[in-house]
Amino acid sequence: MKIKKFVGRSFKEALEIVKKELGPDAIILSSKSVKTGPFGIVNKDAVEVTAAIDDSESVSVDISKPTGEVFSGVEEILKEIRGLRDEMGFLKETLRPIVPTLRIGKDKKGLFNLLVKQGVDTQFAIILLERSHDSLDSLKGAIKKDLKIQGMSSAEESGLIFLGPPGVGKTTTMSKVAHLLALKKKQVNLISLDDNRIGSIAYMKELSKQIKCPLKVIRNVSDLPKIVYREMGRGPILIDTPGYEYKEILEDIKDIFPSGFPMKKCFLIDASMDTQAALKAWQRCNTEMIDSIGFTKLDMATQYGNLYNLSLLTSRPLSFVATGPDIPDDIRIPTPEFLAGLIVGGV
Ligand SMILES: Nc1nc2c(ncn2[C@@H]2O[C@H](COP(=O)(O)OP(=O)(O)O)[C@@H](O)[C@H]2O)c(=O)[nH]1
Ligand SMILES: [Mg+2]
Repeated sequence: MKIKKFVGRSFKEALEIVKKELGPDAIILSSKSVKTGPFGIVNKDAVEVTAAIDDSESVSVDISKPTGEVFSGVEEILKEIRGLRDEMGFLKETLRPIVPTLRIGKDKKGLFNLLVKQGVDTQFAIILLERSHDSLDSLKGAIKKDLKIQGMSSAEESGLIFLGPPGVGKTTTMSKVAHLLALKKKQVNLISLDDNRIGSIAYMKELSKQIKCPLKVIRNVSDLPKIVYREMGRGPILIDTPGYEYKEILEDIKDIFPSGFPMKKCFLIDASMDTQAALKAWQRCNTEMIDSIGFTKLDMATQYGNLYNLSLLTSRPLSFVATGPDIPDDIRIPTPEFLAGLIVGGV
């Protein structure tokens, strides 16, 4: 292959020169206006055409002509390829911080797509894949390491206060936990911070009857200390709260119990919500005061990547997951294996 440049006053003229010199089989590689005038001014009438012809063709090329300079085609192409490769490498490095997926190797692209499809945050997915090999088991292993599962230990010891937005499942989940503790022969104490909802007190009374445990209904957090300190030694205390003011309840707890609240504070997150919406609810309150989280409505969720995102973003251990509305059955303390399986799409 020989490559040659030709200059004509117009593209047509340059083409004619190409044809004349290289023959009808010449291939035009590129054309451009060239600076031919004095002081580098572009003379629009001058066009430079780069043309190529296979070496095997018997074409006579007059290298002494001023229209172009003959050079070794292969060398030129190799030089070009090297240049392009360098440029690509440079571009890749430049784009890496902006397009982080470039960090995912070809072998892990499938796992990356799987995680993102399940709703795992893209950045988290990249970091997870950097920490694992290109197998699902290895990926699940990396996920498991990040999940902290606490279980019911704090509920069994001193009890829990359930916090979270309205409708997340506080009353339902508290009932399930109350049943679980009652099964373990714990002397449960129920407290309800009245949410003024019709039927709410009646519901709590029914629950206290079912599991044969005392119930106190109070209006304010300021009523809590005397009950909490009196009942604490007898068994775990479970406190239900109204959803719409969980931020204020936490602030009151901080003021009213300056030396520390004796019960663990569990924040419930609806697993069927997307990560951003759930995070917004979480960030509305003084999150430093929250000890653990619980996911509800797993049965309503279509993907579980948000369980991983929110475990990391809240950096709180998980107490339990609620898997349906039925009391007392739909609650479980998941193993890391079970959760990791859900997160990668139930495989
Ligand atoms: N499908 C499903 N529904 C649930 C779950 N937990 C609670 N619910 C339902 O969600 C609604 C609100 O629950 P509730 O406990 O009153 O929420 P609260 O306002 O936070 O106390 C009720 O209809 C519950 O039956 C769950 O895990 N799955
Ligand atoms: Mg409620």
